[in-house]
Amino acid sequence: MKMTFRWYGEKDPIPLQYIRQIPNMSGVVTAVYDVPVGEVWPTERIAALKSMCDANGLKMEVIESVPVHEDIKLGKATRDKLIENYAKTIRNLGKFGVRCICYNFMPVFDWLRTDLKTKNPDGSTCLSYEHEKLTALDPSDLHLPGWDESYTPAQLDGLIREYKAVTHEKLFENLVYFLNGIMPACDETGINMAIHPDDPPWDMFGLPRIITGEESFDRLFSAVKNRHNGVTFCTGSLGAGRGNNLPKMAEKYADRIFFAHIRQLRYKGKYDFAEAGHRTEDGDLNIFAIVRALVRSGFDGYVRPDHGRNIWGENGKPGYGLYDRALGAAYLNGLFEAAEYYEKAVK
Ligand code: DNO
Repeated sequence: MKMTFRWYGEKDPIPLQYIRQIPNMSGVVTAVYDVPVGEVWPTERIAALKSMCDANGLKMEVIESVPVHEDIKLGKATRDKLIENYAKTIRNLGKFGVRCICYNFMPVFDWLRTDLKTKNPDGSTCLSYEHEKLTALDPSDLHLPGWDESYTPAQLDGLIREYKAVTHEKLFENLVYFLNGIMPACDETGINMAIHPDDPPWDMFGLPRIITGEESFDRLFSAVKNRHNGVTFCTGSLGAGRGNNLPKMAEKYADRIFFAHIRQLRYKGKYDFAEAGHRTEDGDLNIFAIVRALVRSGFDGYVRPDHGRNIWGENGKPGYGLYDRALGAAYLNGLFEAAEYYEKAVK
């Protein structure tokens, strides 16, 4: 596996040099953040980002994310032009050694939580989700992390209304249309597309969510067989779906998993959960069994420690501080090292 770390570009308070100092860190996962969704990422911007990584001995082989324009998800007439732009961005990224693009197909909202600073007994804080609290909110007036704050309430309202006509079936068809449109650019550049599961993996505010577990993965791979069509195996997103058997899925889809986001959570109710430190013993997901299943199945993709807690007084970006993610990387390095040695020894 290739260990990586998410870095939010020049505005990220975490210096690349610190990231480089984490044992076994091969590269960063980053993006050009200020090109409006739907426009082509200019080569100069990609080049500038890559040279910062190079100067710090870090590779830039994974992009998270190249966002997908809502018109593509909605299947509007403008989508062909937008898909063409997306393919141009893929080609531009290919010129700079990018191997994998993480993206999602969630309508309007990306990941959703209800609290960014839930206090743990040891004084650390974490992100958490309470279903009742979330469903009581007005979706056109939300200020939560992980999605485009630039929408006005009226725009949000309009978008949500447009989605009323989009069923799960239709959204899935639109995803397939999008993938078929960009696969030629992936074939040319060798770039793998890794869809991020919906987080959490259920419908939100009446908006359909379609990448939620095993059934949706099966459907996705049978609809688009191209080998560049794959997934980001996000243990926290998939793990919030109580029916998902993650070690089984890790094994079953190992050759379609191009990128793994590994994190832990603790169930608090039927839907509710709080995020936790990465160790298996610290939550309800068997991180050891997931890593073991990935390694046993020959997984050789990119891994990043996902959301950490805020610890040691750091006031980091929620989920994305330095300290707990660095601890997560160290822990995951140990699990992978053990699993890989074991695999070699028994074979
Ligand atoms: C949250 C992230 C997501 C992810 C996107 C991918 O922490 O995992 O925001 O980057 O869904 O497009």
